Amino acid sequence: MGDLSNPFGLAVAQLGPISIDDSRTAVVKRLTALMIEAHSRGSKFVVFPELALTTFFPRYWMTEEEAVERFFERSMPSIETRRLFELGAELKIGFYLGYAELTPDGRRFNTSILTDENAKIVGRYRKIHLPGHAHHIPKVPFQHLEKKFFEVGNEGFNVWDTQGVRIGMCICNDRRWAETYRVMALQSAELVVLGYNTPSTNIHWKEPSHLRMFHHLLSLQSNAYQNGLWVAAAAKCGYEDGFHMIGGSAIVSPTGEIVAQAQGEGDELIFANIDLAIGVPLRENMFNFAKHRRTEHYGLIIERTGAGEPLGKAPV
Ligand code: CDV
Repeated sequence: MGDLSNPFGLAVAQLGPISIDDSRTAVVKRLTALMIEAHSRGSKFVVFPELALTTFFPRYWMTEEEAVERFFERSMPSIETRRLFELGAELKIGFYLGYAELTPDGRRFNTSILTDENAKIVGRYRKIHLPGHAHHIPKVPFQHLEKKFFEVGNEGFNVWDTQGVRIGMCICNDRRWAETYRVMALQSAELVVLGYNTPSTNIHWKEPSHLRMFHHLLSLQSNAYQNGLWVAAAAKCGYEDGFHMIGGSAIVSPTGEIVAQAQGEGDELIFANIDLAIGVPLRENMFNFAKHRRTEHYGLIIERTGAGEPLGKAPV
């Protein structure tokens, strides 16, 4: 363990703000510049953010039709994103990319795709934990309308064996949920990749602002450790159309330690030669699921969605 005899070059491409008026073509130029830098540093895979082609539009009240017209992709690759796929194939770099998906039958999902080193799409994930609300809230500085614009993902949390690594995907709010990672760890995931847009203001209750970054890193670190896998997370961040979102893009080891973290709130590439073997002793010992999990005592996890009454009884 830890000798890096077989490293996997992993890059996370953090994006600074995308203005509401920026074209997809301008954004793809930024993505390709980051991919070229990833290549120069020896990367085999690069993680881009959630909804990486546009501003974080769920902050704006508008009709679903208007959102579709301005912010959704009808195909992937699209005319504007084709260059990113061509470059991925040229440089032999696989990638994770988040975008708003409009399906041929008109359904809307917050989606990410996984490509291999030939830019072939080998995996798709549709966001399951959608935060926010579907109605207009007048008294907040911005909306969070993911529940209005997107359906709950219908394809589960999956893992793909690609480029010699078992990679799972999730998106933003999913990273805060233990179930997300455990379902992927039960498919022997070695690396979980995700993108996020996390506003630094909590519109639902008053919360000290430093907790936003703390809870973000806590979620990545604890879930990496408890499942013995790597986690790589890419932010879109900074003041986007005047609304601030946290940075903190990070690569986290199965030990729970951060091995790379973005320093600023702009376009920034972070990189690590990761050792996939670091997770093995954790998965074979402390978190050896086959040996130590006690599913006969976990029934409530699928029987109950919301918290209910305590089940404790006095012992007889
Ligand atoms: N895009 C997100 O899912 N954002 C949420 C915010 C609303 C808390 C997040 O979990 O970061």
